[in-house]
Amino acid sequence: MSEVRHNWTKEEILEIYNRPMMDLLYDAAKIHREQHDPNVVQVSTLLSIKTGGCSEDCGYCPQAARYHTDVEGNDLMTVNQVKAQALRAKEGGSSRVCMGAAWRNVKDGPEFDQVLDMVRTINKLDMEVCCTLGMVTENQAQRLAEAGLYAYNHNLDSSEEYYKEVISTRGYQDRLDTIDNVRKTNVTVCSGGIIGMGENIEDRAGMLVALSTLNPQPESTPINALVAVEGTPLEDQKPVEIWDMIRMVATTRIVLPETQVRLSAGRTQMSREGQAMCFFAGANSIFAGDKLLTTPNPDVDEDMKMFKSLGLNPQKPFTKKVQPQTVEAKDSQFEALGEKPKWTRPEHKIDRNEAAKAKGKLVK
Ligand code: SAM
Ligand code: DTB
Ligand code: SF4
Repeated sequence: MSEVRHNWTKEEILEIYNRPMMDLLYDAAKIHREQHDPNVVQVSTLLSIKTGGCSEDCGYCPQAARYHTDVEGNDLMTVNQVKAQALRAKEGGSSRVCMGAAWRNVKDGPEFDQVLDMVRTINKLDMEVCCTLGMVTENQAQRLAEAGLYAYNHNLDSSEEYYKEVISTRGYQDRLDTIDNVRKTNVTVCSGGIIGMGENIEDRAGMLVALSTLNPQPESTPINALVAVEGTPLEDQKPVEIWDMIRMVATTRIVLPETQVRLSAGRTQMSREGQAMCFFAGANSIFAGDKLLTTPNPDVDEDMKMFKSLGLNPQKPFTKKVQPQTVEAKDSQFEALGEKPKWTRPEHKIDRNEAAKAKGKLVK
């Protein structure tokens, strides 16, 4: 059985990433089979509960208010809207709902209370609930845990060095601190990143060093291929080559043997054969639903046809960990602290972010 190591070096990871493809596939598939059922793939449905208008400058993100994209902002969804979507996802074979909000960080108040209600509601549908709401304090993570949250998604996105080339409104340490806050609760950690942002292979390895050093390692790791959205600073990036995706998935599988590795953004650019290679190389989760947060994703029916042709079965909820209990708001042990944490704002200059902000929307 492959051991979980927390001391991977960048050099070791680069050696794995650069192995001849057939050796890499074989090595990753072997570990995958030791740790997971290779014919079971988790299906997680994304739901954008609060879209657009975000204060951050993440160079990849169509929801950053300062860039000129086609994304229309929305207020926070109601609990009933979320419940209806979750039920639809469950009927479509999904075992997890991941709710995303275009926030820099969680703020105590009525909107967060509403999100806590959404968590309670979905957990009661016997689905795994995940949230991705930006930075959280330990108290906020505890309140999410109490409501029945199964996972919290907070991506490192790239290496610490390359992160500075993409985002200036927060620092890498803020991300690590949030993951730490989640770890203090019984909520599982979902953390991964994006390839295709112009980073080099050393940066991909650097991100995997950071993820593998976390102890425990994240329970799930999304590998996103950049969706280059018009108006964002990264709009001109070339689509990720399928071989890069396969190498990244396989390397992730080897350094994070127990983690669920998720094919995330970018699947519309991947053929069925390409995705099958990723599943062979150790991916065992997908984001399903016709939309990711704001950009297209393959049709659910197409995904189910792919599962059928590959003999894959959707993973049942709570196969990796028992269902958390939901505590009702009136019985909560934790009160809102109304903290104002000092998440950093490095605000260094990123030329392409400034250019995208200044450009304005091109008239088509
Ligand atoms: N606002 C919260 C945050 O940034 O943590 C949560 C939502 S944010 C949209 C979640 C993740 O989506 C990001 O960390 C990034 O990895 C991914 N993402 C956003 N835009 C993307 C794009 N254009 N292509 C690929 N992944 C993207
Ligand atoms: C993750 O790693 N990828 C998802 C989820 N976590 C929240 C989001 C992908 C977003 C892609 C761009 C969009 O649709 O806005
Ligand atoms: Fe905001 Fe998250 Fe998008 Fe960054 S990735 S701009 S924090 S929604």
